[in-house]
Amino acid sequence: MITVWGEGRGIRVVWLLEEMGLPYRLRDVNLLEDISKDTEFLAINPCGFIPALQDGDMVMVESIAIMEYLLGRYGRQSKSALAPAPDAPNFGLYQQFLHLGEAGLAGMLYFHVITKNIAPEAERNNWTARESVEIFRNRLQLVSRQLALAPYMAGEYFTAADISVTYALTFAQAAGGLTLGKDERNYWERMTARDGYKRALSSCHATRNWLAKALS
Ligand SMILES: N[C@@H](CCC(=O)N[C@@H](CS)C(=O)NCC(=O)O)C(=O)O
Repeated sequence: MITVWGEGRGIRVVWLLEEMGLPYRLRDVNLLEDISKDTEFLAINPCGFIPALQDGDMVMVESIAIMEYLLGRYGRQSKSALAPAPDAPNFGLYQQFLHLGEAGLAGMLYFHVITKNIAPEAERNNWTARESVEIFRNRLQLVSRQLALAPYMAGEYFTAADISVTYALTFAQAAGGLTLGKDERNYWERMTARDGYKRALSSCHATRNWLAKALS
């Protein structure tokens, strides 16, 4: 049985598992509590960040790498094509947005979010945190440009790249306090209306409660 440790970006993994129709178990990891007491989790990821994936003896971190692992290992037996084949014309676009969702968007904005929420009061307004928003907004232009050309990040159909980018847009609105443009917001609403997302959200209790408060 596949185990997903922790929510946060773990919802990307849970959403993908739901879209693939693979069974899994979600193990809560509460970063708001003293993580040093969760020795079971620290045995999985000694660095203490989430999400992590456990599949038999295989343990790994990094949400995008985890998605690539699941698609590579189980993609052929899944219900739908969530990753274009390497020789498909849209493979490059797919790879770009799959990684941009974390490396260019959520990962960049992370420093704004933690500064805004947990930095000492006097250090909240600083150049690095502001720059993190600027970089996020800069990379977001690639998403906007793609949406002017096609309904999905990889073109004409839904892929794991949409899961990656949609999480970043959720994070930006709910944790970063940012407002999206009309096209990005419409895209985000379309993606989060999917049954696979709704099933993922019903598994991810902490995320569901967080979004209910943050986006109301
Ligand atoms: N690039 C990593 C980012 C992981 C990450 O920053 N996770 C956050 C929560 S979503 C976390 O655990 N933060 C606490 C920490 O880094 O100690 C991924 O995509 O999995």
